[in-house]
Amino acid sequence: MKDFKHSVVYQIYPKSFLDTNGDGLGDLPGVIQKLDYLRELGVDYIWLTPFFVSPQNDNGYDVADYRAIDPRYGTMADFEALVDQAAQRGIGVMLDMVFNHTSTEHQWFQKALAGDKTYQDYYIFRPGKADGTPPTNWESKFGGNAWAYVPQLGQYYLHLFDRTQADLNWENPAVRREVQDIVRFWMNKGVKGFRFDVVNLISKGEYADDFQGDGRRFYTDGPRIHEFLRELNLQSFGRDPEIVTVGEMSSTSMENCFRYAGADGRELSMVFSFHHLKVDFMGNDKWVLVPADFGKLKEILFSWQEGMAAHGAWNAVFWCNHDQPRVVSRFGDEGKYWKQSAKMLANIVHAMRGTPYIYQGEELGMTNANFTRLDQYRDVESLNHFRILRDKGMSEESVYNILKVHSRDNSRTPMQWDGTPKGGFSSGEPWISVNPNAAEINAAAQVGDPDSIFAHYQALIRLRKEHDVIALGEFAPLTPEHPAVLAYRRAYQGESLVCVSNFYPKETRWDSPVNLEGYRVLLSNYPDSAPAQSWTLRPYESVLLLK
Ligand code: TEU
Ligand code: CA
Repeated sequence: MKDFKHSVVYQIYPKSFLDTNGDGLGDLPGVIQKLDYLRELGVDYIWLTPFFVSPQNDNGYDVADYRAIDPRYGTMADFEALVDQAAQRGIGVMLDMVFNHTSTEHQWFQKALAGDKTYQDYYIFRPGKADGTPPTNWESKFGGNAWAYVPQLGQYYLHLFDRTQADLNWENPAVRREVQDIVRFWMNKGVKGFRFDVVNLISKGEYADDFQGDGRRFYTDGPRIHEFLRELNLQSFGRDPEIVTVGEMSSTSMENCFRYAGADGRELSMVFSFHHLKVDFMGNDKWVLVPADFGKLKEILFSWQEGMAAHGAWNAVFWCNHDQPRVVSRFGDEGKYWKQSAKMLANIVHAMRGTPYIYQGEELGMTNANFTRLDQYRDVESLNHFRILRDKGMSEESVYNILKVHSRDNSRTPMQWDGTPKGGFSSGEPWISVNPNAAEINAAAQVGDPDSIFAHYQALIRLRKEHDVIALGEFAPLTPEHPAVLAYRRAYQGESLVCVSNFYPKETRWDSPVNLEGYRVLLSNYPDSAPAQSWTLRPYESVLLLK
């Protein structure tokens, strides 16, 4: 049985992974073809983002049938073959379950629209205010009011995301039973884990206007959230101790995460939180350009490391996913120090306490998309916000500059397998453009090269299995006030690990508060790192030291 604390998860966005039939869309046979690549990397699990039947308004996060595979991605036979062939390589398959909402094309919603009261109670329908305006002033995460009006019912329904993603009513026990049933369905197919999409939003509190924010305080970590998760656990995945689970926790609090990811295992194995990925936002607003606040980044990472450990709770640790820009573009360097900075960022995450997640292409140092025209963008959130920002009077150029930095499409360009014009992704026209830098940044150029970013990720995954201090060690921050260095120590049963990273392209002096005598270099992004008590770290230099 796998132990999730010694494991590394690799996230696959199937649409952009590998297209095997030339329709420009990645597919499940494409994932099967690359299992040997993933085995070579050494990952324990693959998490696939949704490939269920869906109109694809939000790339599959708008599910119309939870038990069927969208034919664009393949067949149930393909899926079964994937689970089987992954298992043969020691890799478990994790599914992405979207239970906060369904597509409005889901038959439940269609029945609700047709007037079926039973199914209307699956969703959150409310009359408007006396003047006919929406029930509350909450904002959709993708822009605009979070309620959509249905004239034939004379009611609004809630959609925290796109208007084609209707929120489910978890207060209704029938909905909760449906969800449990779906999870069991996939468990019976041999799935080894689940990622639950925005699962801390499922318990809605009061439906009232929010005069301080966008409404999130009324439904984030809501009143019955822990009860709902415990019930789901008891009735489905909790019955199989092998199943690993991770909850995507939007705008959550650490206090809630102690319980979501507690050692008692009554809710989930671990959680994603996002506070560290808002250090280049203005509050919760990401549609601005502000430099990343390094001090805040450290403060957040360190407080979650220490806080969760103090309560025996477990983090998922990560920089990247399909909603985030590429980390090397965001916190590293796309130019001269591309390789060093990508490895530095990898060290920081992989040596922390928690289960690391690698997003496809991160292990190659893939960069942001650098789109310059609106017709290159595909993401509903980016397209909506283009319109919203333009309507607010922002110049087209400024909007493009913001999208270039923050658009979710930055991480959704196709995997760069080789240096051919389509990056080896597809023989047809890819659904979203391939980054032209596929000519230089690609898997073929890196696999087998001991100095590659790929080799560095391989080493980090291997070291986690060889040294319990990485998986299990206690965490202590080092020099938290240093303006350029991110450093911490891990300790476990006499073994001690120091991870020290220069976050910037300029040399910096670091006086180690730990006596470095007896430590050896376990892994570095320079071939000749020479630890010293008073140490001049080179640009982006990052070293793991072990004693
Ligand atoms: O994302 C949840 C979420 O709130 C975000 O990370 C979102 O992308 C961000 O707020 C936008 O600024 C999850 C999925 O990961 C995302 O792809 C889906 O679009 C979303 O839920 C809805 O299902
Ligand atoms: Ca295809």
